[in-house]
Amino acid sequence: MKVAVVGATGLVGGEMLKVLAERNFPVTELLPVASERSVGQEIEYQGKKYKVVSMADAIAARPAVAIFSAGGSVSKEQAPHFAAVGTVVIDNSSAWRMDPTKKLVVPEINARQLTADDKIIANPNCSTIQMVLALHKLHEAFQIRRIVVSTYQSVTGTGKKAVDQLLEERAGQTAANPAYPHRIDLNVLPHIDVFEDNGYTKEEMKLVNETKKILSDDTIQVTATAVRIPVLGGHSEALNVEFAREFDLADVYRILRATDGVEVVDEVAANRYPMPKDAHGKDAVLVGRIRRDESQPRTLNMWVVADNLRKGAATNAVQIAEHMIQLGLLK
Ligand code: 2RA
Repeated sequence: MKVAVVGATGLVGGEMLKVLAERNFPVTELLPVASERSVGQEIEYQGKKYKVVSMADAIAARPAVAIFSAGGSVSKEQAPHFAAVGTVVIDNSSAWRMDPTKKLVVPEINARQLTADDKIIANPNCSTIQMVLALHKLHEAFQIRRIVVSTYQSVTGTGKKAVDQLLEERAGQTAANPAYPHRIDLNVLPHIDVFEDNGYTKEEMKLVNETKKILSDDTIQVTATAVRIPVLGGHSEALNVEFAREFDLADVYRILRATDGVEVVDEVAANRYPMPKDAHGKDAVLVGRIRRDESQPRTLNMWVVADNLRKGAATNAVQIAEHMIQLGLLK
């Protein structure tokens, strides 16, 4: 299968190539796409060297699938050109996520919605993916009424420039090309993406809006605070979830342990709970610190950690492509 990876030289693009290789995705020809200045640059995939190609050349090659992580404006402009030549686009930007004509997919939750008409498919935001994967089976069982989520997000979510800033600051240097308005090392920034008129950031509103779409339930109320912290391994989230129906904790543990893609790590007596260093490089969404909110009935607290570059981006996108192959929608 001819596969294009658009944004191949970025952090997420590089992870996409890694995941495609790890999962033995049936790539017969790889088309790494990046900015014009990167055309001709060589990248290695499964022991073979490939030259970065231009967007126009990639479109002309009519790949079966194009997996994008190149920002919203590039995707908005270029995804339709790929779709017009029959390519299935799986896009990691926010460009198409809330478009009512486009599917927003976490395969374990809603891959069955996919049809042959879906030529541009949106990959949800990383902080949304790990939250809805942890909650969707609990929603089925107990009907979520409201989620209060605070995130603690890795600098890898911003990209290479942010990782460089953290490492330079940690080495005692002043960052040469800072990604943030403030230092990030030994600090936390309650500011991810831009602020909207309602005082929330775009990142926080993604958690609000994408959750309703993926779980197909506009009655779910969500309020979020998204925070950047100086770690590299993955995103962490403190969830406070109010349900319509009563639950008992044994059922919650049973349901979580049976949820595809979720790993329960919850033995506080042995200091075992999810941490970014343990999630790094894995595809599982780690869930722990599960306990009742004793201040309110039918309400649960939990701590959710995942590698934002993997299940939060690259792996989820590749899994969408795998599901489309299984459904006979991608050949
Ligand atoms: C972030 N979720 O963490 C956003 C985009 N990757 O910055």
